[in-house]
Amino acid sequence: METDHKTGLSRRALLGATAGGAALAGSAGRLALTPAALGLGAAAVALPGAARAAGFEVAPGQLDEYYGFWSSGQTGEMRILGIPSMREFMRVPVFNRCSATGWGQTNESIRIHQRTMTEKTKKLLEANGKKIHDNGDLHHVHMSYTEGKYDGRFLFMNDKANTRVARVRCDVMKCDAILEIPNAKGIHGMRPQKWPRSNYVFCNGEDEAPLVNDGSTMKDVSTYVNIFTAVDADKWDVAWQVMVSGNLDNCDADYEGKWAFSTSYNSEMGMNLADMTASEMDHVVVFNIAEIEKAIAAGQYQELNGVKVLDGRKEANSLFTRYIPIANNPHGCNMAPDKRHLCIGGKLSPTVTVIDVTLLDDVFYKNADPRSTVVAEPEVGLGPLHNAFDGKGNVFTSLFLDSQVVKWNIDKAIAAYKGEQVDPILDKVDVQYQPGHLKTSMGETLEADGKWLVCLCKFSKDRFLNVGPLKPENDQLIDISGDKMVVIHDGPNFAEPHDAIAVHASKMTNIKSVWDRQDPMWAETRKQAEADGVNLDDWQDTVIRDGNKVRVYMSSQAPQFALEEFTVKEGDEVTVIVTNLDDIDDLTHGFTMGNHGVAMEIGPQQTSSVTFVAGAAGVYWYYCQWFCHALHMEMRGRMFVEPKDA
Ligand code: RUQ
Ligand code: CUA
Ligand code: CA
Repeated sequence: METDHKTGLSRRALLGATAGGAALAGSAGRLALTPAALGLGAAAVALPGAARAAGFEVAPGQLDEYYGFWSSGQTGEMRILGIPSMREFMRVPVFNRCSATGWGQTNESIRIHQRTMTEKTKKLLEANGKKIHDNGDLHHVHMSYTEGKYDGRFLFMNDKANTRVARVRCDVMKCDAILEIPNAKGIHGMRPQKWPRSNYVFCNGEDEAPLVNDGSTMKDVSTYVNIFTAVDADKWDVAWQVMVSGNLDNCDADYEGKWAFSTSYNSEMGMNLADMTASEMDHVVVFNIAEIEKAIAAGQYQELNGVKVLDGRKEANSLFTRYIPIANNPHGCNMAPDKRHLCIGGKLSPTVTVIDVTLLDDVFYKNADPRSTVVAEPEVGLGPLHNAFDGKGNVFTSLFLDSQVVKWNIDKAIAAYKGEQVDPILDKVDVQYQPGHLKTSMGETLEADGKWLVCLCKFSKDRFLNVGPLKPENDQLIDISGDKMVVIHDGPNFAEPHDAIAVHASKMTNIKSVWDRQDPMWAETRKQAEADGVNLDDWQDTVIRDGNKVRVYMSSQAPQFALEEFTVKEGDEVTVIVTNLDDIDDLTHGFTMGNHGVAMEIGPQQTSSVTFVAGAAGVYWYYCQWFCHALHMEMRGRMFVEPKDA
């Protein structure tokens, strides 16, 4: 058997995997994706410990041990589930428009969306008659860290569709910042810095475009670049960017604050499938944070669209980056909590490549061969995508084509790579079906505890009652506390949770039940109220006319709005500002204006506002749409719209 000396991979294995890759690429139309149908020979794995599964329950009234924060893909929101119950608790709208809460429509949310939009985007949106993009493709959710541990401050997430990243405050579970990233295209992989704390959120630009993307060199691919961005997690602005060779897929950061890593599946800079898979090898880019910061401080950057940009492409020969060759089209990029081993999912190759990050200094400063940092490359199965950790030296890898999760041991894989006769594979379990991400409880922190694994399957097929051609995904819960993995639960989920994290409930010390009246979320509304002589913290029932603008201030206390009626004129720009004076746990009101497409949530002690144009003359009822009281139905009032010239 011919062996590629660079990767230690057997050619046959690689080719086999490439054939699998072709099946993957061609699968969308003719869907028969069980491993058997693909002829990919998933080993039949018996499920021991069925008793463990049967005895498993989070009974009514019991609380979960972990918060699960889920992405939602093209739905654009973040979701909160309980682990191990897999009950869905909450949906937090971020990039999407939400009918229930008014997100994307309330003035508070629109300001968050607009605050850091580029001028170009604003113009584009205006040209399309839109205020904001109200869709998103939210792949990855990660929590802020302090010294390698979750600190319960923020959750960060990406929007691949509109090149944005967002931040959710963990105290109120609302998005408080969205940033559209200039220069880059299609933010995909995204991870916070782990050490000393999440000062940066690292963001991968997946799609290539001319650096100056003004239409002048659109078809000249030689002008295309991809951009790696560090967002200042506190200021929520771009700290710096680095141009790279090839594209960027997934990323992670180390536990020492020295490096960030990104996989690239398109080192070829191909513009079609054949070209993107043409090479034997792609690479992982390693970013040297200290050298980048030094160059930024020394002013050695070019400024583009208000952002400091460095050149980390291969030919620039900088100390900003190094490129480690990896078998073609790698995907997942996961740093082990042993602080030492970075695991790269092979995707088209049946391997996981293990990089020892303690060897990276030599690559940067002593010209060591980048491949010399590879210390293991176990063959784990077909279509390895992502890796998760149990804190005991083991890795769980999702196998998309085999529809399995494989458990393997890092030390054994290293020994095998050195030529010892050891099998690093410890266990395999079938999942239903085609897993993408998988996540262990606390597994991407120094407190990885090896109890649970959630496996996010891209297909559910026959696992649930048929709901039509569009099927849910299947997020499965796996008990990893024993030697053998046991599938405990099937969790149908709507489009399309890519990723999730499992955070121990003890980390969520900041979370509130009632808003702080002085919350910055409505600071601008408060300023306007002060200018209008209205005290937002007390009973309000005031209507201010300001030309054709009308501001309606009303407080609410179950089951009443302070205003039972107000009068405006046809075509007036009406802003309704509601303050919920109730301060009881869970007592949320709403404001829905009939026949105006307007609805919003007003949580306990919250102020929310919404602006709309008054419709044709007549009577319109507004009402509270969040059930708040026995007389909730009676919580309503009238808007009188007078004819224009009355
Ligand atoms: S990616 S299925 Cu968008 Cu996280 Cu790997
Ligand atoms: Cu207030 Cu329902
Ligand atoms: Ca490639």
